[in-house]
Amino acid sequence: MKSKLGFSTGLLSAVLFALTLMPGPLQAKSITLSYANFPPAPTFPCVQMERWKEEVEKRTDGQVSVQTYPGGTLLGAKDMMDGVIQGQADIGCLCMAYQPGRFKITNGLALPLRIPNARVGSMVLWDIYQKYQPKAFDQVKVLTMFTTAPSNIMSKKPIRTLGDMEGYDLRASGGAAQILKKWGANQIGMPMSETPPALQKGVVQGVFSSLEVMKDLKFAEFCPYITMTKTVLYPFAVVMNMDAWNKLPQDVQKVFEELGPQQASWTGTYMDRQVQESIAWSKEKHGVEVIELSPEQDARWNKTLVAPIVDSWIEDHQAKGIPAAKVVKDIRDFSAMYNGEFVN
Ligand code: 3IO
Repeated sequence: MKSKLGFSTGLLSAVLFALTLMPGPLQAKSITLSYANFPPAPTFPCVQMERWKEEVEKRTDGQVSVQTYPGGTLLGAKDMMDGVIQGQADIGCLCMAYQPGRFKITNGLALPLRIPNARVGSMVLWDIYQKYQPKAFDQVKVLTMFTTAPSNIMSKKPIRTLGDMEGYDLRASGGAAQILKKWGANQIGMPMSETPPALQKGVVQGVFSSLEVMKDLKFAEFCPYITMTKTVLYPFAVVMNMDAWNKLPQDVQKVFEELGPQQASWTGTYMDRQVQESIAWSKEKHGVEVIELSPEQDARWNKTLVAPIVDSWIEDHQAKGIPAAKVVKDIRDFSAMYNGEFVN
């Protein structure tokens, strides 16, 4: 085929192809990575994703650009890990609670161990991952990990006693779900991304998770009550497709690796701040009532009733060859260090 100028298009493509092989300023060395996320853009997993994108683009001098896909537009909550392994997205953010049997060691962070906040939880999770290098993540490159702040109950009716929770339809997933059952609630599991319509339609009467969603997902419009249980975290991971990782230039890999613990700390700090802001906003804009447990209630809800969950987690996982007692001890010790505690 001949173009108007008399070149054959074959020759033209050959010249263009040769140009792309030339080193130097002629070639714009740019790498574009897709990053999938399951919940809506205003939520913390997506806020941290945008923060990471900006930092990566800055630190690589624009060599890498990140295309973000919030709201499950590229991969959904439960498809995240397999979708990234298969390369449907280069990077994905997942909540370990949605496939609790899959992420055994790191789901130790979802035991009722009273980790005080998201920053401490995130740093401990990162260290546990680094120390134990769980097989669950063998097929991907882990870019960062973080946790939510401790979970509390957001509900349509006030929960002041365990009796108030008896048979009540509350939503939680993973480790948090086990705790709701111990408290006698009718636990209903679904990812956070499916929770807003469930709450709106009355499929669930409340949610057990971190409180920033009162503002970020407007749960305060449906839940006039918060019960401060301060109980359990949800662990998250950001994972990258292994081939996509291996294709990155070494200097870019270095940037991603140095960002791992920094991103964990950033996200935990952001989460803790956002929870405080959300509580204040919920009270002011929606007149939400915050119910505190008495010291006696706190001991019963957070120690007596949930201690067996830790014991049976250790027993189950030891039986599978996982050093679960050591993992739990490490989580406690690491948490005390990041929280600035003295030995007790
Ligand atoms: C969470 C998940 C997505 C968006 C915001 C969120 N806040 C707390 C969580 C934890 C979680 O995964 C869940 O299902 O409660």
